[in-house]
Amino acid sequence: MDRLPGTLSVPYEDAVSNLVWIKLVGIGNANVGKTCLIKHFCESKFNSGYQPTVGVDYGFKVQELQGVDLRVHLWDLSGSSEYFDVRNELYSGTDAIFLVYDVTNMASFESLDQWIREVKRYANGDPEIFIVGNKIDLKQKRAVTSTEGKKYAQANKFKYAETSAANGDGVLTMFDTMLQTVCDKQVGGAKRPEGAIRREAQASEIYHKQARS
Ligand SMILES: Nc1nc2c(ncn2[C@@H]2O[C@H](COP(=O)(O)OP(=O)(O)OP(=O)(O)O)[C@@H](O)[C@H]2O)c(=O)[nH]1
Ligand SMILES: [Mg+2]
Repeated sequence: MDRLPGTLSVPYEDAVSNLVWIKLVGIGNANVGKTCLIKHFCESKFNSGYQPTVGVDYGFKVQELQGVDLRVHLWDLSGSSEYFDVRNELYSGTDAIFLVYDVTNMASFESLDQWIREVKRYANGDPEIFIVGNKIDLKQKRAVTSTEGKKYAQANKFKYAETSAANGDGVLTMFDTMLQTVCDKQVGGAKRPEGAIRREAQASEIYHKQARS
């Protein structure tokens, strides 16, 4: 349909009222594969070279879930302690966090507690936390077993997933489960009235519009 540039065929508020915005944040030690997981989800790509994230990076994907197009914002936070201050500014309004460790690197697993403390301190609104053991394709180098990973997640009442950003194993399932969990909590949860997600989507879009202008 032809329309004048810069105009909408329906009022702006109506146009955005059906949009659902979801904010996911990836954290965990440097080099565990956060950027690669996001790249796989958004672009189905993998890069074997390591380019550390400087401060923060960002991905976006429209993902269909049960007939609804979700606008998924993925915040990719650097794992380096150098960027602690940058990260802490970005946790606000997060729907779910994927806390990644590298299954070939015990130190990255042992750092999970420290990441949880950072989240509890700086994220408001009680985001869902997923523990993700990444690089499962490197079977010979595995240092943390599935049982250990699952046990840690269960003890903390978090969900658990294992992935390989290199060959894609488990990646889409992990993101789908996260999105499903967020949607169930927002729309179906007893605490929140139906339609809340839409009103928040609208508020979020207005916020983004204001931030852009
Ligand atoms: N074999 C294998 N390598 C992976 C996998 N995921 C990531 N890598 C490699 O691990 C290195 C680090 O990946 P990144 O995604 O950049 O790590 P990051 O967690 O974003 O690191 P920072 O940005 O420094 O916090 C890169 O060389 C990737 O190619 C995986 O599932 N399997
Ligand atoms: Mg990165």
